[in-house]
Amino acid sequence: MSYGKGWLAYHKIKTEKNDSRQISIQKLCSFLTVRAKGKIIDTAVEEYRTAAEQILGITVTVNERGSSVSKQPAVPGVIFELTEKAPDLKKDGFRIFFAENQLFLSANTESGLLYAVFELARRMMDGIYLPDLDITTNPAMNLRMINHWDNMDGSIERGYSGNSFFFKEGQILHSDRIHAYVRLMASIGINAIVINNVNVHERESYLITDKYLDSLKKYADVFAAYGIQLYICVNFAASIDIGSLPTADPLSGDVISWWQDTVRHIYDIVPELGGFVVKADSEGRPGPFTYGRTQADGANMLGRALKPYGGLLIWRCFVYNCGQDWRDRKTDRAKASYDYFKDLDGSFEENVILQIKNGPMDFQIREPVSPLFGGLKNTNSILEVQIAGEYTGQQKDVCYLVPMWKEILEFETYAFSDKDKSSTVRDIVSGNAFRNINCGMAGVTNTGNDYNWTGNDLAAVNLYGYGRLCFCPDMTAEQIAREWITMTLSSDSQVMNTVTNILMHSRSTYEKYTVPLGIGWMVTPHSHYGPDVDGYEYDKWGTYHRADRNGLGVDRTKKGTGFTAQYNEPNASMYNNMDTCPEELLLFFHRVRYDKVLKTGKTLIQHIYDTHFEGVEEVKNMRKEWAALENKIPEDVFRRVGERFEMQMQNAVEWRDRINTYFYRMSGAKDEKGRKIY
Ligand code: GCW
Repeated sequence: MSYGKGWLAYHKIKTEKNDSRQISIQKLCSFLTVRAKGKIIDTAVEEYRTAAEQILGITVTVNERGSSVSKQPAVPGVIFELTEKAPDLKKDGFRIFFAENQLFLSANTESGLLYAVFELARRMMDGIYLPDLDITTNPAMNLRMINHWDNMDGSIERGYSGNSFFFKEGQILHSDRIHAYVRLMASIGINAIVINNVNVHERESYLITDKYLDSLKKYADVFAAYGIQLYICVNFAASIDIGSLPTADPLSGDVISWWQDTVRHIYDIVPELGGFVVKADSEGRPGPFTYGRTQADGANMLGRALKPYGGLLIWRCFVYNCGQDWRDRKTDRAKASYDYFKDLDGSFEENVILQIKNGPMDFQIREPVSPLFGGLKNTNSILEVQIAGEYTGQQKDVCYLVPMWKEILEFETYAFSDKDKSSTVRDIVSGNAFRNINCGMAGVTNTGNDYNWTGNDLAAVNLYGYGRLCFCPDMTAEQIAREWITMTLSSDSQVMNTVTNILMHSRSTYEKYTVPLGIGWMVTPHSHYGPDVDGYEYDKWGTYHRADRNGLGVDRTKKGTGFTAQYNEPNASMYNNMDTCPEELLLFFHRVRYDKVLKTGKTLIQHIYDTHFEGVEEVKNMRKEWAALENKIPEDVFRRVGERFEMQMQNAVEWRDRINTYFYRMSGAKDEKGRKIY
């Protein structure tokens, strides 16, 4: 199957505007001196060559290579150097600056140099005068991880862009596409990739056996050349399912030795492996609870087995009761993670990291931040977000997620008693708040073997933006969008403005025509695309809206389920009080009457009607704006995205009519504007 180059489809730019400047960019960039050695350096040289050839139309001559090259070349050129004496550089950070007729790319790790090359390529695409560059960039997060939910049969759980490019019919695939993919990931700063689904089924349990280890080693090598570590998800009960033990009790001596032996063998063959990711005691997956053990008992046992090899153990906090009785109003799924993990704070091994979904529920279009951020203070944590928009349009509806992730990162958790000390989610996952090294972000990816990787071409901005955000969370969502548009589509001003505009409004539009004010779900069961208001209302998943003829919403205050108390003050009180609760989260935290007047002066029911009508109008406008780009962007992209807008249109209309009709019938309240409700 063929594939596109995504944001690495460099094209030749016009450099005339630089012609009058002192130094010819073409000449400067033709001459490369490499004062460093290593596998990733070789990659950096190749990537530099590709970028310079394709963007500037030149051939690069590599002057000298090796760690001892120190003489300054007589002609202008580019120098790659590994340096230890740059105090403002952190691990994998880089500097690009111009001095003595040389453009320096300087870093203290090989990966840092590779990132500098990709940064330079972005600047070249921007058409700027390179000698003006003076940038120092350090990655904000140490772990910049991608999670694939790929299964070995080739399917992808919550995948909306074709099948897996890693697996097919139980085999591990080795194709050019893997290399192309790894380039894309390294170019946005990703340094860890988990290739298989957190739901480790029977076949995937064998990934840690000789059946697959040689193949994994090949992946590990391809990844390592781009500074990326390979991770795999393992089955907590592997000692039973593939070993011959009767138990997976993490405190059993036999289980401990089984894992020690298994991990030793894995590292003999794949020494580059980054570690394991585990989903335990969640949605049918086995875990330590079966043996009356804690989540820490389970995680630490595996962590200790990985420790001698420098491996990390990443343990997901997505643990909740998925067999709830809908009649039960006391149990609150939102409370589960905190209840299971908060008291374990400080009891995890140093190489164990907790992976926490951004919200307490599950990747909805609007949720508060998980109270585990700010709840855990002595535990490494990773923020998990979902790039694949399971509940946010599934790469049919356009929904730019970077603005949402930025809100999450900037959320102040008030973890310190000194309330002036900053403890935003960003502070926590970048390791600054509590001085943890093993922190970062994990994004559930939206890729598959579709030609354009992400189904909707516009959905690639979420993948791109995810990586850029982990590296540079200071960038605004709009800057990231513009950069991606330049790299992928065009820097033509009409294209730039139209696409930026579409992307920047897309989340709010999606939210308008789907679920109101943070209540979540109301989706078609299983597929999770399209509306079904009561689809999960009488089900076991703990995801209820509780609508009746008077109102809707879940009372999560102290008088209700008590979830608000999991936050530090002043957040706990802010959410607990209906008047101070941010309105976009009103129905998440409170049960609200339809006639309640909101800050806009509208009643809740009128707000529901209005936003749903508006949402559909906004989709119509986006579709129209897109149609005006014909002949301005590649024809195939224009066509594919156009088709997606048709799907989005249908989806938005269906949501509008189902939601409005449902609440009209429930409440009996007429639409003030007398529009058509069924
Ligand atoms: O959102 C739910 C998804 C499941 C997923 C689970 C998880 C991989 O519907 O498909 O399983 O979350 O995050 O583990």
